[in-house]
Amino acid sequence: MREIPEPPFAGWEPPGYRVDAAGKVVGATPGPHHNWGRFGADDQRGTANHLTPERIAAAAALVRTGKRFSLALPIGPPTPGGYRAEPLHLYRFAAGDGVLGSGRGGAAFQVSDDYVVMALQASTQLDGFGHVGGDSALYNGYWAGLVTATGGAKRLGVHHLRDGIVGRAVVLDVARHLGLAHLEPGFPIGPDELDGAANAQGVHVGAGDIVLVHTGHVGWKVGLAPGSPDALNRSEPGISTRAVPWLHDHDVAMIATDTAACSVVPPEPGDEFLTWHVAALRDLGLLVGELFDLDELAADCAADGVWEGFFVAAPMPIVGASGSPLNPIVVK
Ligand code: UVW
Repeated sequence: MREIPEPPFAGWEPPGYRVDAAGKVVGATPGPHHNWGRFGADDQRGTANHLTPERIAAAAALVRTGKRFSLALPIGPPTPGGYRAEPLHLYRFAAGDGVLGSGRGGAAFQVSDDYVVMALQASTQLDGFGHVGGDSALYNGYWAGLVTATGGAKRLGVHHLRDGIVGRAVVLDVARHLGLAHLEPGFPIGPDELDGAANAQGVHVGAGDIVLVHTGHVGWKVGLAPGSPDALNRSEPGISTRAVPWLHDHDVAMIATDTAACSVVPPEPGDEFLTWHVAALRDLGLLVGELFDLDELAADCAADGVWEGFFVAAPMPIVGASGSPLNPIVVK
């Protein structure tokens, strides 16, 4: 009989910490750059708090031409969602079946109802604060044990962000600044690259901004032959952990890239797989956008020299979810 290997198990010890009635890990400490407590002990919205009515009104005044850009990749093949399964799109009944007499309706009326089964992290998306924790803690010290497969995120669910991510978008085209169509997989974007692009473009990054970093990666990736070594390679350019103080000092509301992980993959020496996510999501409570399709917007910004615009994206109010697909829109 062929041997069936046992799954690995490293043993278990009861954790050496206590969780209080607010759902906080008693004595949990964030990294050196953090927003724990800054927006209130019970805050579950992180840097969305930077999106004040005054900043939103000022951002709306940036609209000059009414030209709109959707930053969403299509939901459906091909979607470069990293290691997650592609969305499954199902029809319960469809107009075509009605016409053919095999579904609802007939000659007089036709109806289509459909469903999508998908990973909330597989498309153009917002990482919710339940997505990644470290040392058993999530943003603002909430316990990672509050997110379970049966109960969802009992704290920090993405539904807390349902009033939308609205404000001033700033495009930082790091690829163009470095004279490249796309950054090489594994290229880390640190504070020097962010400042370099901003200075070259003559644009200022301020408090409450939604920073859209163009690497050119996803546009290059979707054009590759399926199954080719580059298509199968999971390495990506992305934001370095060295940029975390920069994001904090600038009081950035959101960072988003045209890559699956936002952070550089593989991580830089000294970092582990999720070091950047822990610093961004757990410590800063930073809104993180992934798989934003920035090619067209970046090209337009280079053409007219205007690197800012009005940004709107509405996370879906899925109660207790740890992420949400987005259709982010920039209006210039
Ligand atoms: C993980 O890899 C856990 O997340 P993300 O898709 O946000 O990079």
